[in-house]
This record gives sequence, structure tokens and C-alpha cells, in this order.
Amino acid sequence: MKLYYWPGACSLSPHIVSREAGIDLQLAELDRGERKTADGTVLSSVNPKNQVPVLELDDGQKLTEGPVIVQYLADQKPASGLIPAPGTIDRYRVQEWLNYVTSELHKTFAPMFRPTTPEDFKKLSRDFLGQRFDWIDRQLAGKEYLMGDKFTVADAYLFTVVRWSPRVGIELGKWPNITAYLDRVAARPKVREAMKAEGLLQ
Ligand SMILES: N[C@@H](CCC(=O)N[C@@H](CS)C(=O)NCC(=O)O)C(=O)O
Repeated sequence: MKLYYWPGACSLSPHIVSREAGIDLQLAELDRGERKTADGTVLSSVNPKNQVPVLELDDGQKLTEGPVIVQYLADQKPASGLIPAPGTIDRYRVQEWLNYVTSELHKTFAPMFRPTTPEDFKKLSRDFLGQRFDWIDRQLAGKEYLMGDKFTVADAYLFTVVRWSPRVGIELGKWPNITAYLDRVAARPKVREAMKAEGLLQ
């Protein structure tokens, strides 16, 4: 399978999951400006939505939408424990988190990276995210990961998105549980491997 990504984007989440699951993905890095790989493949030809991540399956099908891709990857290796079994309440709990991260956090960050977004709007977005971080910080109290002591695909996604905070002027120091959580996730050997491979760590 092949993952189309650009360094540090939301595609880091499936990248982490693949390494945690022990799935050897081919990595296709795109130039951010041109949205092209080194061999000239144009992102829109792979994903008409013109977004990463895209997972190309062995049969050539393309799977998009990060929260779905991570579930697909984790389901290939059920013994990894990265996702609870389908139909269990814990599976829905993980999906609850994936949906929260995608709708409340990920898509609030996105316009903050655009130079054309007005400052007033960015300030409102920072306040909105701050309220969500207050809640997440409470959920993480006394826990290693979102689901307790087990790292799941929801952690890969939350980590990927919340680590953008300093780049949009959000100082995470006021959320000690989130800060400790990010350090904990960042210290995982497979997370470090993924970050190194994307050039995010020396
Ligand atoms: N709904 C998609 C959104 C993916 C997304 O927003 N990807 C960003 C990178 S983090 C992107 O490709 N942005 C470029 C664009 O939207 O034009 C998903 O959850 O996978």
C-alpha cells in the first residue's frame, strides 16, 4: 500500500498508525506548493478532492478521509490493539473521538494556516479550540491515552492535530494533561520513527 502525504499534515496520523501496526507502507511525499510527488504524480489525479491523506490499496483502489484510513489500517492488524473490534462499544468510543477530532479540531485549525484568513477570525478560532482543549484536558486526567492505558488510532489523530497548536499561536502550557499526553505520544518509538521519516525530528 502507498500513503500520499506531506510532512506534518493530518497524513501523519495514518503514517503513525501504519508503523504502530507493523504495516510497511510505501511513502509518497508531495511537494506542498505544487501538490506533486517527485515522480510527477499530481495529487488531484490520485484524489479528486485534492487533499492528503490518500491510501492506495494493493488492488489500486484509493481510500481517502483520515479517520477512515486509520480504521482500515488498524483493522488489517487486529492483534495490534490499535482499534477495538467492530461492533463493540469501545469501537464506537474510538469513532466518537475520531469524529470529535475531525469536526471540532482539525477543521478549525485549517483556515488558521491560510495567510488570507482575517486576524479576527483566527482569534475566534483560537478561543473555540481553547474551549475544546479545556474539555480534552479533563478527559485525559489520570489517563495515559484517550481510551485509558491503550494507544489507539484516536491518539494518533489527536496527537497529529494538537501538535499544530504552537504554529497558530496557541500556547499549550495551560493544559498540563494535554502537554504531558503529547510528550507521552511523541516518545513512542513508532511515533518517533514516523516523525523522523517525515523530517519532523532530527
Ligand atoms: N476530510 C479530509 C480532510 C483532509 C485535509 O484537510 N487535508 C489537508 C492537510 S491536513 C489538505 O489536504 N489540505 C489541502 C486542501 O484542503 O486544499 C480528511 O479528514 O482526511
